[in-house]
Amino acid sequence: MATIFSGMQPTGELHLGNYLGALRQWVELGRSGEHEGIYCVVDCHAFTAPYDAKTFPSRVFETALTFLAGGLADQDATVFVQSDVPEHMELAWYLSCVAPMGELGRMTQFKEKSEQHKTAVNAGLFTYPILMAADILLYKATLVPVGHDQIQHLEFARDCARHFNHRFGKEVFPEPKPHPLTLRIRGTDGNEKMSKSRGNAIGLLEPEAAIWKKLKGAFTDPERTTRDKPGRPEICNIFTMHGAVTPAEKVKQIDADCRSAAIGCGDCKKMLAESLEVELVPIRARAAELRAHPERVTTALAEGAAKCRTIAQKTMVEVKDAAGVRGSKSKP
Ligand code: AQP
Repeated sequence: MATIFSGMQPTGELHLGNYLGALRQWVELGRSGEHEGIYCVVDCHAFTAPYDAKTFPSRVFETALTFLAGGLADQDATVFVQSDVPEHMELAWYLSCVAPMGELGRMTQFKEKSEQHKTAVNAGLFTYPILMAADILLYKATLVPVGHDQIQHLEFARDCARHFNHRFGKEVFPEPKPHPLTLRIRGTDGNEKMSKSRGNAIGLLEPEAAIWKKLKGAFTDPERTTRDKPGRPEICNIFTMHGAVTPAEKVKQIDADCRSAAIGCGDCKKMLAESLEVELVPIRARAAELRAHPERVTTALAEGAAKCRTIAQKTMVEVKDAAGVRGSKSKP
């Protein structure tokens, strides 16, 4: 059975982009029953950007709760927190010694993030793809759901696997394949990708009224300055979201009605709010249930960590064996 690995950073409240673009796809992949899913709250990756250490534990908890409420609770998926499995950091070191330095320097995300956090660019931000390679390879995952912005990192993980296997002449790691996640939701600003840290997000667990307030003020087609001007759904973020949550027949109708100006942006947003409610009501209910029983989250995480540590330790034995690292068991 193929192993799927993916993760999200606890850098803020998970939003509609995280859900529609990734989490919902994880849940759909799990439904096929053809894969074993391992999903990680990658807290060590989050250390690469500034954060508040006091609120960090609750962010980690909230991210895990949202994974479960988003649909993973109903599946046989493993959910855990990265720092509970220190082998991620251990493998990252071994991989850093086979990782091609030049490729690290070409990572688009490093360039973007170092621009975003100008005053806090650290070495961890630069070596982030090595830790991500370790996350994946530790579980010998063969399928990795990745958004457009992570494709380069996955290619890098494949290179690390190849370089390690080649250097030590053993097939320790399989090369993970991408499962492309093509949907990209822009933020309420209409320009940038919806992000936890850009202040342009609609939280997955926000109440209906708060979502409506954000939708009302969200950017649409900038050229549709008046109600009677025809719109261009293909460039409108509201329409992109309709594509993800509204039934196909209705999406077709909205497309036509926007182009002919039969509906205005306000009407279109109202319909989106309705579709979102259909999607989000069960998620909110599961989240409320988990909040009332937080031990269900912590137990799932503890069980996930125990299972992952067993796999991770086994892989590290193979890694060290291939690399001839025996520690105190080294003999003359
Ligand atoms: N706007 C988006 N549309 C579609 N998919 C998205 N993802 C994130 N934003 C969108 C997908 O969600 C997963 C989250 O990965 P992450 O938390 O490790 O990092 P990220 O992509 O950097 O997420 P954010 O929300 O933008 O966080 P910050 O603000 O901390 O950088 C990935 O699968 C991603 O493709």
